[in-house]
Amino acid sequence: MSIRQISLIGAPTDIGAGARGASMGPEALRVAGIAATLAAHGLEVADRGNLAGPANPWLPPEGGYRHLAEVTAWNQAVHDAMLAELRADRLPILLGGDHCLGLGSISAVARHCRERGRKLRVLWLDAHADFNTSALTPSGNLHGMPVACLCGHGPQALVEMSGAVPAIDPKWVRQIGIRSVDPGEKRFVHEVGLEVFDMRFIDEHGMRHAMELALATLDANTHLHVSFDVDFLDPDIAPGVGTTVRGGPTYREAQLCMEMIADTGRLASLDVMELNPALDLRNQTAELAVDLIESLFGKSTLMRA
Ligand SMILES: [Mn+2]
Repeated sequence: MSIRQISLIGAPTDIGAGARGASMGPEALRVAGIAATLAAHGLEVADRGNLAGPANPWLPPEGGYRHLAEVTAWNQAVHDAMLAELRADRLPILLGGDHCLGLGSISAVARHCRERGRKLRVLWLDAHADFNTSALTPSGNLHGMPVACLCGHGPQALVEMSGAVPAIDPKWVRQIGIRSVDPGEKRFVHEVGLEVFDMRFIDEHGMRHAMELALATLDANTHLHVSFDVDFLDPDIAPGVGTTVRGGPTYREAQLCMEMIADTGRLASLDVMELNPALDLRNQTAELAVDLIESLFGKSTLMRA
């Protein structure tokens, strides 16, 4: 019963990032053929174009946050656009844009699940936990804080966006591929009990076991949201991101991760974030992201029963 109607929503901004360029991510994914690739799988794809929002003023933090007003405006636009597609029973794909927009996206998903009486599972594929707060991070870049905000820790305008505080319970989240967490952030992740399958776990137990655990206990009433930060991938294969961290999943591990998500048939919304064409080589990271998204929607090497 997986959803066959897809809506692409571009969010061309780097308002929450520490490097410029993720604002060009949506167009790079289009150039890499995301719409045609999904259509070739029999999906009906509507490209809604790009959202609009404030320019990036590139200022230092104020009260612990960089660009909070602009970040709020962009996230509200993302929230409203995602919610409209969800209410129309379509599967929205957010083309980022930096990962601060995961806040608006998942706030909409959480609101939708509340309205429909559905359970929510969030898979956060990332090199980073994105669980910082203004007290814990010196940079003030909001792309390091969306998961904390969703769990009720952050500036009021962001924390309240879903219409309930907190928007989600940390128990609904599974983080995969994590390998860079600030010391204070590490303590906070433990304190709230976030379930993290970090690279050490994947090295020791394999991607297969990590995904089996991350996808356990999904049922027919569960909405599965995937928030895919492209820096999840090893920088050797995915150089086009602002915050590369060595030692990420290989091509095959990433494919297996996506294929196992596809096998659940529960995927109902997706973010593709932090792609930075200014740092990419001939669009190879965008092409890789599209290749992996194809697997997420059911491409497999051989026919399987
Ligand atoms: Mn991230």
